[in-house]
Parts: sequence; structure tokens; C-alpha cells
Amino acid sequence: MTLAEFGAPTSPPEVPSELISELRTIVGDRGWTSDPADLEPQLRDWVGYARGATPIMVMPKNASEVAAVVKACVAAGVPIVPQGGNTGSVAGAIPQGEILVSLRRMNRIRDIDAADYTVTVDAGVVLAEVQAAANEVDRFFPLSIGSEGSCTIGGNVSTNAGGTAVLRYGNMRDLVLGLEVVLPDGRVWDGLRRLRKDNTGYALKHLFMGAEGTLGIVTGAVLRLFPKPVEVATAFVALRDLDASIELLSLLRVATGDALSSLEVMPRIGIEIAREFDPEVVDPLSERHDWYAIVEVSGTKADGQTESTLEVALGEAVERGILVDATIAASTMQAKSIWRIRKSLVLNLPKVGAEVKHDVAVPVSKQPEFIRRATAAVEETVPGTRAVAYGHFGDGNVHFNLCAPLGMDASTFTARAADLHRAVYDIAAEYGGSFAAEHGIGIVKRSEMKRYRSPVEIDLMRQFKALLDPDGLFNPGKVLP
Ligand code: FAD
Ligand code: 2HG
Ligand code: ZN
Repeated sequence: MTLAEFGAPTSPPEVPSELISELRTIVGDRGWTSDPADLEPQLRDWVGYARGATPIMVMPKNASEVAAVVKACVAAGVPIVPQGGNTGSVAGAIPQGEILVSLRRMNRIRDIDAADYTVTVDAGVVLAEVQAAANEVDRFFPLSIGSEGSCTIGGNVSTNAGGTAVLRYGNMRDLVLGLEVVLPDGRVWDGLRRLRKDNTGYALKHLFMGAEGTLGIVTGAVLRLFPKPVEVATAFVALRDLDASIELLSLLRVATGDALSSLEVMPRIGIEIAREFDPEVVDPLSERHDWYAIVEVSGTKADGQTESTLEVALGEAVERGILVDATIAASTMQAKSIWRIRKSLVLNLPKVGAEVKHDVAVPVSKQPEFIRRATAAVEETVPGTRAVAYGHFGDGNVHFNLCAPLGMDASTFTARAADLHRAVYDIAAEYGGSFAAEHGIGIVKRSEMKRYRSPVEIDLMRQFKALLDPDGLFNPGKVLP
């Protein structure tokens, strides 16, 4: 699809050549590129929604350079799109002729303090590097997402990323203590405080989290660290049925002393897709079942209790008829092999045929009902649609992703995307749900805002945007309808 089909402005902004020269001077020779080969991967999103364009990608190396870039662009009236790892799922980091500001060269861990349980980083540091740095000082940074080898902290902050450990540790919003942000007027807001308590007026940092680069450029962050789990027990279980997922969640939270860090559900078709495209995926159970879950419990004491606690809890779940089968990983290798099913599913789903994605949240207990109703609704809309409903059930976050019916070509299926979205999102809305649980709005979901968010909410968002970015130069055409 083109960005214009998502409602993006059709004509790219005019970029004076004087501005390009000025930007090159600000960032120096190694800080910019206009080479089509360098730009190509930065102009496509991984889902394949869109291909963008830019006259130049600048890669400042510190907040002062970012501020100088912003001032130059604003003076010339030219818009900006910030980009981190470009792993976002809603094409929010794809420019349409704007100046692309990549934070990738800002990749310093500024400070790590084991006693304070904090790490202070540049926005362009890759998530996996933060996890590794925490590990080195016997601490733990819990954000865990499939793209962790390439997504950046600035992108995680700006999308309020979620992932597989939100159940225990919260999402990115819960993991940020302080931020440094270059505002659209070029000022640098230094809010890099490492405090657990700080009620000095409005919580400004929250405005920039989840703002997807529309209110400023995040250049640094102070993140919360946790005690390092030294025992981790991972299990792959077969559920009696979909409703059993919620019973399992309740049981495990109590029986493990709330040490449950993940509860990820997937249907049988999920395993089949993962196995079809990834020969290393094995089904850990001998029989076939309709619904499965991956559960993980972790402990910070090396007392051998974590695995036995999980074993006892799963035994109780079997006795109570919640589970019909279960296996606990006997080694780190086996645990990795269980998680591989989940990772392969996400990466290989697009290969099954056209994929129409929904990243929905409903109250935790309503997920089974939502999935049943949404599955019936999409079947009515496009008969034969293959629904692959999986995700972070501990958080009420269902990735309700749809594959084309067997034999239907991709374009015929995606031509019905709007009808399928309507069917799914309307049902989520009935439960007080969200059509954008963890991936954000970007350009892809912008048009849904007016239907599912009240005029009061949209008006407030527009007022904040106008206050901070009166000329509308920060990531235009994204988030706000
Ligand atoms: P980008 O894609 O570069 O940017 C995302 C948005 O943030 C854009 O709007 C961009 O303009 C803005 N932005 C980026 N950096 C800055 C900055 N410094 N200042 C201001 N704005 C900025 N997401 C989840 O939440 N949970 C998951 O489980 C998950 N799993 C994934 C699995 C895979 C295999 C992939 C490919 C993606 C997954 N994602 C997931 C989506 C994605 O990785 C996250 O949204 C991530 O937080 C994006 O980080 P990024 O650095 O790649 O940001
Ligand atoms: C995940 O949970 C990601 O693995 C990606 O959020 C989900 O793209 C998806 O559907
Ligand atoms: Zn997810």
C-alpha cells in the first residue's frame, strides 16, 4: 500500500538545498547519508505497509546535534520524522519526504547504577544491549520483545512497547524514570531524574511516552532495573479450551506468589505455521490440542523453588481440569525451543498468505469471548478467513491476526481489510477495549481514532500537539486523525 492510501499527505514537503547543506555541516561527514542503498531499509517498514521517501537521513551523535538539526528544520519550515531501529508495526517511522532523523549513532550507555537500580542511556541504544549491560552488574531490564536485537530505547519509549513480561514488570511507561527530550522549538528538556518519587506538578515524561515522535525527539532515558532472576522455569501447556487460559492465569498468579512473568496463548494453527516455515520448531507435546500457552515463572533466590512451585501449580491445574497436558523445560535449551515456537509464529505468519493484523486489548477475562465473537464476525465478513489469535493473555492483549482463506489471492483479501478491521474493532470496543494495545497508531491506524476515541480525547491530544509543535513539523500525518 502507498502511504497516501493510509491518508498521508500526497505531496512531499519542499526541502531547500540550503537546509540540506546546513544539516550536513551540523552532523559532519559521518552523520548523514542520501545514498539510496543506505536509505532503502530505512524507508520500508517490516510489516510491508509502506515505502517512504526522504532527501536525507541525518544521524546526530548527541542531544546538542539533535537540537541544532531541529532548529534548522523548524527555521526552514521543513518537517522531521524520528527513527530508531525501524521495527515499529504501524509505519510510524517511515518518512514521506520529510528529513529522517535517525538516533542510531546515539548508542552510549551513559551510566549504570546497581545500587540505585537504574541505567541511563542514549535513545539509540539497542534494547538487547541494555539487557546485557544490566546483566553484567547483576541486574535485570525486563522489557522483552521479538525485535530486541534491533529496536532502540527511544523507539520503545515512543511506542510504549509491551512484550512478553508486561504481566510482571509493566510496559515501557512503567520502566522509565526520567527522559531527555529535544522539543520542537529546539530546546532540550533535561528530565533525566532517577527518582522513584517525584510529584512536582505534571508528569511531563508521560506525554512523550507513546507519542510516536509527534511531540519531540527522545534523546536519553533513565530506566528502572530489577533484581536479576537466577531461576527461570518455562512450561508449554495444552489448555482444556480457550476459557481455561483465564482460569490458568488466576491459578498461577496466586500459586507462584505472583512470580508469573509470562502467559502467552496460541492456537494449534500457530504451531503448525511455525513448524511449516521453521524446521527447528518442534511440538513439545505428543498429542494435538486446540489451544496452548507458554508460561514462565522466575525467582531471584537460588533455592531451587521456582521450578517445583511451577510443577505443583501445573499439577493442580491438571487436577482441576484446566490443563490437559503440560511439559516443563528441563534446560535453558528446551526453554529456548519453547519460545522459538512463539517467535517463529510472528515471523512466519506473513508467509502463509496475506495477513491482516489487529493488536487489540480487552479486559483480561473477556479475551475468550472476544476471540469467539471476532472469529465468527470475520468468518461472516470473508468466509474461510483463518484467524490466528495469539498473544499476551496475561495483559488482555490479543494479536488477532488474519490470514487469507486458502485459495484466495492476497490482493482480494487485503481489499477487504477495512471491513475486517471494522468487524474486529467494533467488538473490542463493546468490551471497552483498545484497537491499538501495544504497537501504537502510526499512520496505519490513524483513521480509526475518530471512531473509537471521543471528541474530548482527540481534542485534548490536538491541543497538546498544537502547544508543543504549533507548526506541525514533528512526524506529520501520524497518530492524530
Ligand atoms: P522505530 O520503529 O524506529 O519507531 C517507532 C516510532 O517511534 C515511530 O513513530 C518513530 O517516529 C518514533 N521514534 C523512534 N525513535 C524515537 C525517538 N528517539 N524519539 C521520538 N520518537 C521516536 N512491540 C511491542 O510493543 N511488543 C512486542 O512484543 C513486539 N514484538 C515485535 C516483534 C518483532 C519481530 C518486530 C519486528 C516488532 C515487534 N514490536 C513489538 C514492535 C516494535 O519492535 C516496537 O514498537 C519497538 O518499540 C520500536 O522500536 P524502534 O526503535 O524500532 O522504533
Ligand atoms: C509479538 O507479540 C509482537 O510478538 C508482534 O507484538 C505481533 O505482529 C504481531 O502480530
Ligand atoms: Zn505483542
